[in-house]
Amino acid sequence: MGFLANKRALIVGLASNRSIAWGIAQAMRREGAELAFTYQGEKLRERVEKMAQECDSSLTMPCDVGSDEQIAEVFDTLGKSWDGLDIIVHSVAFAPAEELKGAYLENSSREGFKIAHEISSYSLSALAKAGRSMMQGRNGSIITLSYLGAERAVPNYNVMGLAKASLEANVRYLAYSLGQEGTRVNGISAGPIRTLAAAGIADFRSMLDYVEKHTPLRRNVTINEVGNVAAFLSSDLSSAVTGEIIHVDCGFSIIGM
Ligand code: NAD
Ligand code: 0WE
Repeated sequence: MGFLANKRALIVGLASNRSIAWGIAQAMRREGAELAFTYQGEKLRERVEKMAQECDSSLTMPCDVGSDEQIAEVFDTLGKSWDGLDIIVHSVAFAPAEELKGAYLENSSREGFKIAHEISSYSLSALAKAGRSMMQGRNGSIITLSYLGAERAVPNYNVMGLAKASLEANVRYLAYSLGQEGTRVNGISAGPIRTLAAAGIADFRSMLDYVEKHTPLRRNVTINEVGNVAAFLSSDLSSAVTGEIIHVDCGFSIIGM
């Protein structure tokens, strides 16, 4: 029996078979969890339904995390099939494309800041709030995805770095708020991975090459490796871990030279 047997997970942020959310879904399914998925818009519906099927799931719902109505609808729908929820995976980030290139100060705007923080950080609170009563008192776990740009100035990551710093603080505040209800909240700071969110990022290839040359493990991380850590963090194996950000980056963040 897998270490997530009898656990029910909602996965937010699946877009393709390269998505980090897909690595997480597969690891959680392998360990016995029952899964439900959201998709951002009609364009992604069919693809997400197909991937859900591969995980023996027919629970798929639309959800733009910028909409409280859509978020409420997700948990209403979920409540009709499930009497409780053990795991929420938040694997979502967005900033307007113009903000993710060139000099930070020149290319950042009030509106870009607002969007990046709302979609990439506030959305975690919004999901935690809406899912709260379904998760209460069941040793639940909320997982989100961050990146080193939260802690260091990474060229071109720009306002997303600020939004990820907010997300990481959000993990700590949510962990503090939900701890008494038995719900844990943690983040995974993943190394760079070629996903849709990385497509179109200038020089992504050279970032991957740099990591391969310089990380302690001399390679890049995979979505399956991130998935395994997410499965651990959402299981009772990590029952005393909360408010933590774990680097899953082949050691990149520890090097100084
Ligand atoms: P991805 O493109 O596969 O996933 C991003 C997801 O965000 C998509 O499913 C997209 O639909 C969703 N999304 C964006 N705006 C949304 C909105 N308004 N409402 C609902 N969903 C929305 O890319 P990914 O790399 O798997 O990204 C997942 C998470 O991992 C993100 O938080 C990202 O910052 C983080 N991350 C990625 C990397 C990387 O190098 N790929 C590294 C570290 C952390
Ligand atoms: O968090 C991310 C990227 C998230 C992201 C991606 C896009 C592309 C499409 C947010 N918003 C958008 N908006 C779009 O219009 N990563 C961790 C991947 C990433 O992006 C970078 C990186 C890395 C790593 C951008 C610059 C430098 C490094």
